[in-house]
Amino acid sequence: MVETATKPAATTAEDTPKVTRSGEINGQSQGEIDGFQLIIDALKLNGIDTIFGLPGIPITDLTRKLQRAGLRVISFRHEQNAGYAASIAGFMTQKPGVCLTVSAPGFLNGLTALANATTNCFPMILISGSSEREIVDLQQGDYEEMDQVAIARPHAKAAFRVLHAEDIGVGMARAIRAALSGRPGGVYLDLPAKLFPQTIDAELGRKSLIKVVDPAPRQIPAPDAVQRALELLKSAKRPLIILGKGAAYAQADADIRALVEKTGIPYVPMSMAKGLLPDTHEQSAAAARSYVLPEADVVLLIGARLNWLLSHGKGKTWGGKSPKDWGDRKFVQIDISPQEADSNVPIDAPVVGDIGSCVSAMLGAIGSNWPKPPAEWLNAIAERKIKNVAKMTEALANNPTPMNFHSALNVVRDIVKANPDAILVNEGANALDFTRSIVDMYKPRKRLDVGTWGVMGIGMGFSVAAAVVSGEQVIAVEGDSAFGFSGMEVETLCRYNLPVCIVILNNNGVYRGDEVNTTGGRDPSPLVFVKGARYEKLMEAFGGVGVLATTPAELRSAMQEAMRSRKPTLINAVIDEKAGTESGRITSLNPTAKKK
Ligand code: ADP
Ligand code: TPW
Repeated sequence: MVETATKPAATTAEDTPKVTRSGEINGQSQGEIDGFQLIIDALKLNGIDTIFGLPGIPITDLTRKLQRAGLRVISFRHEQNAGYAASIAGFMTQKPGVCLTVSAPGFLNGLTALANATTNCFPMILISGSSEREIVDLQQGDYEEMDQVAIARPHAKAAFRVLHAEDIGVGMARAIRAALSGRPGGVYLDLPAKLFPQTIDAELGRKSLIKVVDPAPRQIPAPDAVQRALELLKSAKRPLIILGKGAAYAQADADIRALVEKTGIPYVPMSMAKGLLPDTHEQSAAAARSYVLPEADVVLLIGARLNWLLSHGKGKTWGGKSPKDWGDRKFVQIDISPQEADSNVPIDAPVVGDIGSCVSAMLGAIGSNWPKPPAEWLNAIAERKIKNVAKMTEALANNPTPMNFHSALNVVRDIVKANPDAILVNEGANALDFTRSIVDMYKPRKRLDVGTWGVMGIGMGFSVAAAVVSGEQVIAVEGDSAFGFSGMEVETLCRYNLPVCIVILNNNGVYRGDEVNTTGGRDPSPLVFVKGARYEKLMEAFGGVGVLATTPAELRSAMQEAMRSRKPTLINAVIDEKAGTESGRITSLNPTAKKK
């Protein structure tokens, strides 16, 4: 520590130390430490070993110095992708993912990912270089001038600016705590250019750094809240558990599984909670979702908000007569945020605390003779499951030409089954919905997707981070439109030689590819792309493997080869351009559909 702290840090772009006769190196006395080094030391001290970003003024040297200091610097082609990478690294590791960008435009490019991280409760820190505060506040027109803190604040859980080298330690500590504690989220840390070469006494600098102790403290639920929840669950005739991505994030996998199995309550996983228990688990009611939601009388939510993805807990999805109908159902909600309960419908038994502590408290209180849910309920679910699984099996057995979503995803389903440690990244509309329902997941945190906003563009950023953080094989199932949002990062995949196999379900457009411009004008419909596009050549351009697959057999052998070789691979899986519906399964959210 002292050794690194006293190590002279160079500030020129070339980084060749210039030693003066008075013994100063680059104008910095040997007993001093500069902002660059303090930032690096603060990150290292807190166990942050990977930075996702894109260099340029004023952070170019910082990226070099970070690399030289032994951190992994993953450099992207667009900051948005670096930001998404950081956010999902945070979700996977419970350490804040760090994204480093230049000022104004770089910052703004990263901001979408920061806002998405906050929305999804992913811990992330966006660090951007910025112009001097004196110039920004007087609006004097600096290079890439922008009041970044003010712009970041509404999109982040917290936003901080550090003006003095001696405050770097506090700034970093506050950012880490804000990102990780309570409900995780995105944090913005503003570092003005002038801060980097600022020097202070090395000993003072060393003392100014903070190793954050217990950044995500356990929050133990109140015993009476746990009792209230258990009594309600025990009284249920048709209980149901819904697992959300908060449950996946919490890494309380064994206790969550024990709670589900000891109570015998059927469960439904939200998209990114798939695999928390294997999708093939006999208590999974995913294949009977549209039956269990309206029928359940007591629902236990574990790390899942009653937002649009759960139809706000009311209306027809939940058996209500009108969209506003709350119904008679009771809800138990485990969440770390004390403000989450009652956000849409009354929560009869809120249990506030971290999921690990809440689930273990419940487990401790239920003992070993918890009554199994009534057989009538379990049998009714089993019956629906059998019917729906049979329907799915039939759909998967078809082998139409060209391929459709089912025949292509049947292959992906088999490959994921054979490679349960592989991480599945997924985006698109139909490409998302069909993959979610067709491809079973077997382990926790293996499915990463568009999340709470249903945002397109996470694909390559998530893939890079998943491969870098876990070292596992990644399979990215992408709609052709979805892929386009981050497609240039195939170069990044090749540069870092990451084991990512991209499968583009290519139907020539947004949702589908057969729409025509009915005005008779010369432009194509806004929803279609160049027909027969050869996406696989993009990967070949950078030395990766590109494959055109027009049949399930071709897709299968290409995916098998990708798993074997672990080379960056892009498979252009050509499917019927008439396959797919507008907006996939959320067609009803289109304003025009609502009016009808
Ligand atoms: P999904 O989209 O899967 O339904 P959401 O993102 O809507 O999930 O909900 C996740 C919830 O989990 C959030 O309300 C968040 O506060 C909560 N959460 C995240 N981490 C924890 C944790 N460690 N303990 C308790 N709750 C958590
Ligand atoms: C940042 C709107 C939702 S889904 C989608 C768009 C543009 C693409 C659907 O086509 P794709 O998949 O990917 O080819 P498929 O299988 O249905 O053909 N901009 C952002 N986010 C969203 N969600 C959109 C636009 C959208």
